[in-house]
Amino acid sequence: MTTAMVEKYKAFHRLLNKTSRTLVDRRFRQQGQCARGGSAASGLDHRPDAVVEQRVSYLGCPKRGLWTSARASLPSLVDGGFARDYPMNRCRSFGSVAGEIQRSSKFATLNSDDVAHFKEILGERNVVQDERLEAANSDWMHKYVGSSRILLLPKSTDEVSRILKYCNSRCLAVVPQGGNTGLVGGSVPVFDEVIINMALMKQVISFDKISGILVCEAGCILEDLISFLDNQGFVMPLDLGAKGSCQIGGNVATNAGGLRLIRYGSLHGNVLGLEVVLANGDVLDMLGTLRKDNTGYDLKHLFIGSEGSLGIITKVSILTPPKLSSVNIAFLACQDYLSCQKLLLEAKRSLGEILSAFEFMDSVAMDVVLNNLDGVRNPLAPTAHNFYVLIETTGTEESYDKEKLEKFLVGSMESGLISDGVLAQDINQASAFWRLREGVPESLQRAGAVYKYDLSLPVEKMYDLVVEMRARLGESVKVVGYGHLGDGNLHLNISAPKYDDAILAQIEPFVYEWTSNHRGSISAEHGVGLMKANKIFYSKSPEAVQLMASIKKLVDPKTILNPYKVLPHSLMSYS
Ligand code: FAD
Ligand code: 2HG
Ligand code: ZN
Repeated sequence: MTTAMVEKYKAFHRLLNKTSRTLVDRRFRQQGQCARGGSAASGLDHRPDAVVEQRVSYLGCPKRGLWTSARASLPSLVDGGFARDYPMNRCRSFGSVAGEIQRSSKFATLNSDDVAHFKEILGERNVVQDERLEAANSDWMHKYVGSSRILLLPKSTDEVSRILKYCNSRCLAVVPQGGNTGLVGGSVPVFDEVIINMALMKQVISFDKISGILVCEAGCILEDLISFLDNQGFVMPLDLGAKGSCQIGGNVATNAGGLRLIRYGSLHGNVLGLEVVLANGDVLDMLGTLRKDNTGYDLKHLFIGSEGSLGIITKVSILTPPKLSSVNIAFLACQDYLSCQKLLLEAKRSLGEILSAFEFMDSVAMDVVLNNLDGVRNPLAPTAHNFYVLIETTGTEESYDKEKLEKFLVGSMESGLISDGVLAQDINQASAFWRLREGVPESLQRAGAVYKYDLSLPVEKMYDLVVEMRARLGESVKVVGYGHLGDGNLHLNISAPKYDDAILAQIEPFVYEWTSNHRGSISAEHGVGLMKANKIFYSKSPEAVQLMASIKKLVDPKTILNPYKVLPHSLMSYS
């Protein structure tokens, strides 16, 4: 026997010895957790009233709350002070982010009458001008920081409508905000836009146990909905690492993909209806609960993925599948990227309908996680593995699912596609495996500066980009590849000690050109936001972008909703 064969058989026996125990839902319930142990493990603590109660929101970095970058003191909010304080045509340089942008002089500047009017609509308490603004002005990565002087917290659709009607009449620019976990600078002001945060609109309106249709307000935290549905015997068709903070309205507004898209498809398929408030305050009731409805254009799709640029989503109706009792999670190692690809094909073929996640991370990603997160460990033998794959199955028949998965794993081990692997034997192991994958963004955040690219690419080409970037950038940075392999979605993250324009010049436009040349998308699931507004042509034709701009101008003629984001500045009259 060669050494390689000996290693292979050792690994094979390790796998078999770790007999699978199906993770039945009973155990999940006993622990009072959602299926993967909740966001406490993911570091994105859910603080329902974080904005309202002025608590520090951790948002992925326990040691560094969003407020730690607080300026020493905010300018005092005296009558007329804002305008003097804030030059109308001030330019903001995003350096490594989005180039230079000039504040549009067509937008009004907040004055004391505006503040008084907002107080009339919302009451004193929900018009925020204190230190909570610091968190609302800064995004999760602390990369984009705005200078808004006001944060509004509406409690109803009517309040949203009245706010927008007023802002539109005054030409006050607005930024809709959910959980502020977006990664493209879409959720924070660029200049002094009025922030409308949806945190107080968090009611579940109805749940139909026969159809599985949930209707809720846009500010519901995703994790709360996951728990609510779990108690009802259903699951959310969407799950992502930021679930403890992100809101369903934000998820719909970004058309978030996440960890289960391979199984349940995108929100374009699962969202049945929306209620949206337009820029002029009109309420657009599209809150249907029908699975089939072909009467005219399906307008809700315009708002799914519109990133706050076409309207504020106030209510969502979503189809949720029943919870299935048998969940299994395997954490596997592959020697090369070709094996990961073949494993994906094999998983789709052999696991078929029970496959519910297929995620991958390379060894650089694993090292970043192990070096930056507390309480994590690599469950596999400490041999050098180049890639790690997390496979989850969800089905109805414990013994059938187990047999199927084990057969697939043994076959993959025998054919050399996997070099090592473990099956979670209880909820804690399952959570620990998920923690490794979900913890990548958080660990990169802790490691220093990070340049993020969220790309859709043909699976067979996807990792070539990571390899090319490594060759291009050399040793001074860490090039990390991970993501939703099952959906053809690569997260290319480049971790550096600090932001540096010389590094950026090596990355962009190379990454966008490479993606475009391979007919990929420069935004797979995170959206365009501010980061990629001027890059949209890499993935969309001029005609398509022109039509988008026409739609924007039709529904928001004064362009007050999330200006400078999503669409190229050349097509929008911001100056
Ligand atoms: P925000 O960040 O507040 O806003 C995002 C955008 O939506 C902004 O343009 C904002 O203006 C707009 N918006 C928010 N609420 C509304 C509303 N009610 N009406 C209209 N517009 C609105 N994304 C994925 O797709 N998949 C992942 O797996 C994933 N994992 C993540 C993991 C981590 C650790 C982090 C930090 C982020 C991750 N994200 C992921 C990105 C982010 O969580 C998602 O984009 C999420 O959907 C944003 O929701 P939010 O409520 O935080 O929205
Ligand atoms: C994930 O899949 C998220 O973990 C975040 O989409 C990706 O931070 C990123 O680049
Ligand atoms: Zn992702």
